[in-house]
Amino acid sequence: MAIRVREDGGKDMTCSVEDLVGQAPRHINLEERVRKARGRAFDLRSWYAVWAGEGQGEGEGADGPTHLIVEAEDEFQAIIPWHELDMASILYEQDGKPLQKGFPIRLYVPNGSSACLNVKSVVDIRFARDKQLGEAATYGYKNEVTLEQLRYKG
Ligand SMILES: Nc1nc2c(c(=O)[nH]1)N[C@H]1C(S)=C(S)[C@@H](COP(=O)(O)O)O[C@H]1N2
Ligand SMILES: [Mo]
Repeated sequence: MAIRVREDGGKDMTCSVEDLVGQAPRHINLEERVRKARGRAFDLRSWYAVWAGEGQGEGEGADGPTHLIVEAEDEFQAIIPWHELDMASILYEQDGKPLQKGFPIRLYVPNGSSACLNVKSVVDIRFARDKQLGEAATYGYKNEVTLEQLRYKG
């Protein structure tokens, strides 16, 4: 299963789950961050630091990403301000096996504004630099989100 990973003004590539898991420097049992969740996950922002390469840090600087945009196989999408992502994790394995639910990977946002942001079956990850996307997280099926975003921008 190919996962597209890209950054505004930067890289754009296709990765496998194994690539992402191999790059990520911090792995956890998801229940450490999400009550009642289980399985192996990696920390999103420290993985971003490795993926983006030298000088980017974990994206906390003024030139870092403003938002994470994830899109699922079913076109469910979430747009999440970077500051909500300090505990964000990517679940990739349960009971030593690929996910039965949420395959290939699932995003969890423990400090996020809504459990609706825990996007299943993520196939597209974009590190966005666009303040116009706003201060509030949004989610929904892609076309509906786009309408919301347009309304939000006024
Ligand atoms: N791909 C995808 N992920 C999704 C959704 C969806 O419709 N498609 N719904 C979201 C919403 S609105 C909620 S409340 C949670 C539900 O998670 P659950 O299926 O583990 O209960 O998943 C989120 N992730
Ligand atoms: Mo939801």
